[in-house]
Amino acid sequence: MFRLANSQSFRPFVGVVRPLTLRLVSTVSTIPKTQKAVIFYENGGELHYKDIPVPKPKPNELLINVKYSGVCHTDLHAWKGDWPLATKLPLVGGHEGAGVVVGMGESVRGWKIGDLAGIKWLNGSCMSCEYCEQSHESNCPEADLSGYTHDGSFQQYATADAVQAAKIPDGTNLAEVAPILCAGITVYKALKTSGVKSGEWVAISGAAGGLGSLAVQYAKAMGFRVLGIDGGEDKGQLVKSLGADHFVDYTKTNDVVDAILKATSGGPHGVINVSVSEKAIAQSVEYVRPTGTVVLVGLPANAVISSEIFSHVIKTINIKGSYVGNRADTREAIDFYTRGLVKSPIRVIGLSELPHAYELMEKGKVLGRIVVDTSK
Ligand code: 8ID
Ligand code: ZN
Ligand code: ZN
Repeated sequence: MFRLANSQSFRPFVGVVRPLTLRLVSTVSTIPKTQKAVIFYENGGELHYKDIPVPKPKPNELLINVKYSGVCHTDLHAWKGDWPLATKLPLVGGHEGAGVVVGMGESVRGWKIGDLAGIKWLNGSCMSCEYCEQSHESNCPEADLSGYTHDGSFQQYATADAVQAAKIPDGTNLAEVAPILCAGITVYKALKTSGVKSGEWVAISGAAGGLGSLAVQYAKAMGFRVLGIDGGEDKGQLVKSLGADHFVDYTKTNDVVDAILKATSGGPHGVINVSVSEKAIAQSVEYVRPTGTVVLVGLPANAVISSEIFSHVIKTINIKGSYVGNRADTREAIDFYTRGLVKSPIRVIGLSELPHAYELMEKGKVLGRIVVDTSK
């Protein structure tokens, strides 16, 4: 059953009835029947900005009034349908949604109307398989993915499993926290996965994009020395302004591998691959420091990584995949943001302009993250 009220209605009367009454009345009256969304009916097909019904939360779900949503490169992959995993169709994309809880199903616990909540890539999972049991919920065979198998945050009202939805502290800037909900969590987890220790070098390949611009800052906050790799002067400026110790422009460097080996005196101890380039990922296996770790995060379509076995063994390197993060990673990544240790380099546009964001992203022209305002 869909309910708008919450457990507060069972609290004993303590004489503060007015604010509670107003809150419920205003909540009920502000949920419309229809809303604006960007929806597509076939992969790569037209992106329609139109009115669609407001979804009803299932018993375990929150209904979140999404105010802002980051635009992740994954949304572009989902629209194009270029991964070997089918999307739901028709689909509302988006999985970096930040908003306000306006409704919830009857079995939801631990949330109240008016709380700030985040919609993550992992919308929900079974919570009982061996992966969920060990907090690897994103590896759950039944994982439900926002903006992929579950309509996501490119709409004004979206549903999210209450167990997985991210708790956002009161007073947080919702436009700025939005990119933390996928990009931030993902790179924070990938940096942990790299095993790099404070004082050691980490290379961020794709450092000026949505994930990369946050990875540079999380890495600095974690005490690492950071080498950023991306292409173009404006991207270099951004990466350095975020605190990177060194920048390699792959469009202007003849031998990228050699330049990185020299700048880090023998290679970075870890590499976070957040570019959407098979070539860049292949190079990371060559320049990673002996005993170091290459972390795969970016997902170029149909790409393969190969590693020459003799060097792999003699250098004793590791190649690891890293896929978003769990609930603890989410809490920690948001906490870094809330404490001011990472900032979101965002540009806000209207939800109706989403196709323009995809165009820029496709051309590699996005600096940091584009965030859509669902009211425009
Ligand atoms: O959990 C995960 N593994 C996860 C989570 C979120 C996103 C994976 N992703 C994936 C996305 O699906 C996408 O494939 O990570 C990739 C990057 O997402 P993004 O940061 O949202 O993309 P972006 O903003 O377009 O940034 C990509 C950057 O890579 C640079 C571009 O210039 C851009 O700044 N880049 C490219 I393309 N080729 C490069 C190269 N050869 C390069 N940088 C260095 N060298
Ligand atoms: Zn994402
Ligand atoms: Zn599971």
